[in-house]
Amino acid sequence: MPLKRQLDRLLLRPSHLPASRDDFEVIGAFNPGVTKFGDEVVLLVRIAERPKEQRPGFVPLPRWVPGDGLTIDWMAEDEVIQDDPRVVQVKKTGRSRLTYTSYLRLVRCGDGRSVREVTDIQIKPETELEEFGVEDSRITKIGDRYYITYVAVSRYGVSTALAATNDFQQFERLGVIFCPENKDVVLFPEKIDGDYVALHRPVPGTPFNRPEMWLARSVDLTDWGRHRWLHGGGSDWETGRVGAGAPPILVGEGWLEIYHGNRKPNRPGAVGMYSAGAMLLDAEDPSRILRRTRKPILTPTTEFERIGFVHDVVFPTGIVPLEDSYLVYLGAADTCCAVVELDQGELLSSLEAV
Ligand code: MAN
Repeated sequence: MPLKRQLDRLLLRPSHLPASRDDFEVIGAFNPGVTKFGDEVVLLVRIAERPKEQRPGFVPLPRWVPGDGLTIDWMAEDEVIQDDPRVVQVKKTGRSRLTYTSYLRLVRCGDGRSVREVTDIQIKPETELEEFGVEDSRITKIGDRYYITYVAVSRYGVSTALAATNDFQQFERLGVIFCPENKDVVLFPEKIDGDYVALHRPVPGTPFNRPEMWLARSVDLTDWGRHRWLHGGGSDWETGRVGAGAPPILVGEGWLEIYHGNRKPNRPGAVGMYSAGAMLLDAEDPSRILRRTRKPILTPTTEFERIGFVHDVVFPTGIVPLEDSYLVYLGAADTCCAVVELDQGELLSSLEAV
């Protein structure tokens, strides 16, 4: 049984946001990076947009040109295969293109339970490695600085890059930290045994395995190594892929990690259901899982989680601990942002020894 939700609230829908250009429409405001900044909760929301214009027989494929902004490549429908609503495959090259493009926008949320302001502060694609968009940020405060991992998508693949800020006004780009294909990178909030630690999710090209969670260490946050395999999904709700969700938080004896699992779809092109689970990693050696939830703690339940650009998706990306509960932030159906509140005792007692 998924956990009881003390609060279950839709925070943002695409219609709450202006498009960056008149000829584009916002189709998603989802998968937010989350942190407390000063005394309020802020989100870096992934805004997905696509061209409004339709030309019979063609599909519009948006792309950022460094220094020049958005452009649209029109491809004949019979030159592409539509894999899922998010991607097409160009027949001639066999390569994928996204049907939309994403950037990140800062949203202020006060006590974390509702939106106070959709700001103009944005992280837009800038480099060649970001031409198809920047997506799915995660925020970790280390010392006085906030580190943002985000997915950079381009013709060179799907990689994870790092940015840093002290004030959420200026962002310093620190470049790609995990090369393609790798996403769902989250940083631990403090050094462990002298090292920075990250969870990451390489995607294998040869299917000896499925996309699974790994752990890496670094002395400087930019060069990562000493990789250790962490988790490959053991239950029926996580047979397709697993990846880190919220940055880990320390809860007494270990690190609490809320992650996502996807059920392997039963036909090609379909997207299986995404749910959330939790694991507790050893405080001193986080490559050791102490306990894990066998069943998901959150499954797509509300209408906004069940129906959207991609149906049946609960994608946790942030956590804010309160006195007795946790606010868990999630992307819902690749369309909206939501927050749920879970009881701390109930969540921690749902973790079972592995
Ligand atoms: C997958 C999905 C999309 C995303 C692309 C590129 O297809 O997660 O939402 O745009 O990968 O990262």
